[in-house]
Amino acid sequence: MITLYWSPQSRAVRMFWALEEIGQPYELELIDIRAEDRDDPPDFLAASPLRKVPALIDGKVKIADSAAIVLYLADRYAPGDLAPHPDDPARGEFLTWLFYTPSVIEPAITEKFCEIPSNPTAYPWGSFEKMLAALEARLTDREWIAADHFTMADFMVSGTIDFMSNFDILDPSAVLKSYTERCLTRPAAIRAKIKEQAATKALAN
Ligand SMILES: N[C@@H](CCC(=O)N[C@@H](CS)C(=O)NCC(=O)O)C(=O)O
Repeated sequence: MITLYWSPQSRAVRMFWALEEIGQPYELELIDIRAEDRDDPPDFLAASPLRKVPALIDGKVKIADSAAIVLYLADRYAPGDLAPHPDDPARGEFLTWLFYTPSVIEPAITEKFCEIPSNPTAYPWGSFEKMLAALEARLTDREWIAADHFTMADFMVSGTIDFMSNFDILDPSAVLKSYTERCLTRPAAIRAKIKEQAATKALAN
């Protein structure tokens, strides 16, 4: 059984969607990242070196960080579908855009959010504006970011655009808006939202 270590209102809630996409049963274990004295379970500590959620345990596999987790889930449970096979030419673009989120989008958000003066050639993520321009250029006239169907790269990118929009970091263009809607209205995303809301509500009771 897969165990997802999660916390409400965190990046971990996206994992409900990833898990619904692969269609495997999973259980939830709450990590109270906002507690003053955290008493994290040993299995979580073994999986997540920075004590950040999401993290996941699947049998003997321990894994942390959203992009790493979804690559693992797709390769293991939906190869050739949610992740192109290694010998598929689309694999290169898939990996490029899968890791665009942790390598480029997330640091660029930090630049914007913390008002760090941009320095596109010095910073490995370019700049917030360059990150956005490359994303828009890629998604113009394309349904999906990396292949001819939805992959975990779309999961990562659309989930992050949605996250940026919810925190008013980004006012998405028409291109980004329709792409994100296309992803977020998938049946797995809708099922995940319902389960996430129920899990969050259960904590309040
Ligand atoms: N790169 C990681 C970032 C994970 C992350 O920042 N998690 C935050 C919640 S959104 C966290 O666990 N913070 C608690 C802490 O740092 O102790 C991913 O995308 O999975």
